[in-house]
Amino acid sequence: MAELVRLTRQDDIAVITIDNPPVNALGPGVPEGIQALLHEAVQDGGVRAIVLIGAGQTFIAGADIREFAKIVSGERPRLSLYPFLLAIEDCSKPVIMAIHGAAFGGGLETAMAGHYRVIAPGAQVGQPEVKLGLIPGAAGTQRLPRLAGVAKAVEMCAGGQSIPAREAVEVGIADSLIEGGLLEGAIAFAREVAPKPAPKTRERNEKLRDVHPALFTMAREKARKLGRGMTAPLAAIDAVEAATRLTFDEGCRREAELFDECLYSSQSRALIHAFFGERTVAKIPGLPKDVKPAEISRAAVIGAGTMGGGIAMTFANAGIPVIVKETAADALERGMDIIRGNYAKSAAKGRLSQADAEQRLAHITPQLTYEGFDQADIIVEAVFENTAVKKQVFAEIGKIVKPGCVLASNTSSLDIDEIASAAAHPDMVIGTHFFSPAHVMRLLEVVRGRETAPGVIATAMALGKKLGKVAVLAGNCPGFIGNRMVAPYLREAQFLVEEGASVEQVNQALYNFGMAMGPLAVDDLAGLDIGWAIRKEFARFEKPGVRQPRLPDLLCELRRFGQKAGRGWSLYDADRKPSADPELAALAEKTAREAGIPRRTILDEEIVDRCIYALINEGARILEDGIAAARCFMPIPLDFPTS
Ligand code: T1G
Repeated sequence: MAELVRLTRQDDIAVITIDNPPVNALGPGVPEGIQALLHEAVQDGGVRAIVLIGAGQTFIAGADIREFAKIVSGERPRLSLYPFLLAIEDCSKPVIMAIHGAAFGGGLETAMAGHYRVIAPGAQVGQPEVKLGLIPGAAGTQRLPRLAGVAKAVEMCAGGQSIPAREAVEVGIADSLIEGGLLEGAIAFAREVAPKPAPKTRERNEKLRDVHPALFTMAREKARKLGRGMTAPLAAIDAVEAATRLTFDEGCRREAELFDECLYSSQSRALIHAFFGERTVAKIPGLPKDVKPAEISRAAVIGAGTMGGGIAMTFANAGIPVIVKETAADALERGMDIIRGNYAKSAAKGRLSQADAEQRLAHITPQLTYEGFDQADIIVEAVFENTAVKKQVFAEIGKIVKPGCVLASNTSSLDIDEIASAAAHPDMVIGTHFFSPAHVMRLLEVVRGRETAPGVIATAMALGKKLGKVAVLAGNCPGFIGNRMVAPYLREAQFLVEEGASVEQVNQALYNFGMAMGPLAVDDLAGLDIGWAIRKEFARFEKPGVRQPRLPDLLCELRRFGQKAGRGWSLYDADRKPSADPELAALAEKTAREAGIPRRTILDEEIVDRCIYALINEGARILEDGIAAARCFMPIPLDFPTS
């Protein structure tokens, strides 16, 4: 068994290195190994202080998440990390934590049990457990408020967002920022502090005093609003609050109770499933190991509309220079105004510094010609959703691109093979379907065509990660995975309006179920004309005698295209705030009457069942058709108890 931790000496300083790739998770053997080497270093009279550091890309990225299912299923005992952390904190020699990469979850908790923390400029620290439906379970909710203050601890534990190194120093989590070699800097720091009494984080109670209860009330309100129905953020707030009311040990016991409630919850099960799901989809079954992604350092986007503009921003945000081409100056100006507006909003909200916003904007070159396209490593076509128009574009760019340039289409549903048939090199053609707004939504559907080369698939998948997206490989069929699943879900919602449910009732029922927005609200946001164009393209696939909703086409014939038209399924004011439209209700009644569809009172439960089952059933068909790869990455026993 590879050595998970090792001890070395730098004269009077002992260095304990954790080497448990890929992310030095606190898996079985790691805490035990650290504790044993700590003991060894303490016994060694020549050692004045101890540095703990991670090998490879990161410090400790947390507990080993793969262990949780085994604990819950009873396969593994639930081992507490508290004694291990107390052993560090009670060490008779100063322990200095040297942090680079990510000190997340149990990693930050380990760091905070140390007496000092030094950090590399690019590092991040955080308690992201709520993203897994958990809370910190190794005294993070007790030590973090003692170092960073209660408000910061609530924000980090309930929100799960990590903070950068400089901020970690500012708020008191880290003691020093190490420019240059981290290990050397940590050893120098260790020599400085060796003579001093080592401060124990659990005894630093000054920041726990005089905390106004309103802080917790406001945090709970925010957590309920942002995490609708999510239990972990509220549990995290309870645990941090306990730190202000109880002793350290009592606080840890309260934290452990709350942690266990989360660990045995279906929410945590689902979020851990999603965590590994996002990572498993990056691995392409059957892709030859020697196929390497090509480097993408220059990009070009055709079309500066809603999607083209967002895609250009996505490249610029990843530091990749990008040309964005339009056919007409006014369309180009409109597109660039939206891009400039988005960056200005982000800077105004403090999400980006003004300098960052300007730098990203500078990466985008708007133009009306194909000049420079022969230098691009990838070209993404984001023109109107029409096969003929897209084929013309691919025929044009095929004549100017450099060898090896990836030709991508942002089509959300159209036949990639049909589009590729117009290209000089169909093996270089692939679908890269971004979701609106492209610079925000994390999902990227990568669609392989019949002739798409393995190298092009590898390049598109790797690019997805570089752009901060979760890239999912899909086969070529109408709607691929995303829209193919959404279509029956949306169709049921439209049927329900024809049968008597109101638009507002349908949207609210799915929103209450947990969707970020109701299906008809999403339809209005995306634009009903997009769906209309796709339905026209796929009318030939409609099976005779199969019921189709009538309302959506009728709304489009009336130019009710949604938010961008001020009305669609709902009415929209100047701030795009929706309201019920009596005209829509009348149209639904008239449509039902003409189609002989009986109208009735419909309960929310029926709305949720019909829409969600439509989604799930289509998902199963997609797996059957092999459009999505069926992958099992974590043996979760089905009889697993849920609270
Ligand atoms: N446990 C097990 N495997 C992990 C892991 C973890 N904590 N973190 C990452 N991996 C695997 C991942 O599945 C992938 O495997 C590989 O490492 C690279 O990951 C007690 C209860 C650190 C920022 O939530 O956020 O501590 O697919 O592709 O983009 O209070 O991984 O290659 O086989 O994501 O460079 C809290 C989770 C745990 C951090 C690196 N910690 N990890 O990102 O690589 S709960 C987290 C991340 C806890 C305590 C509690 C990211 C990363 P494979 P990757 P990356």
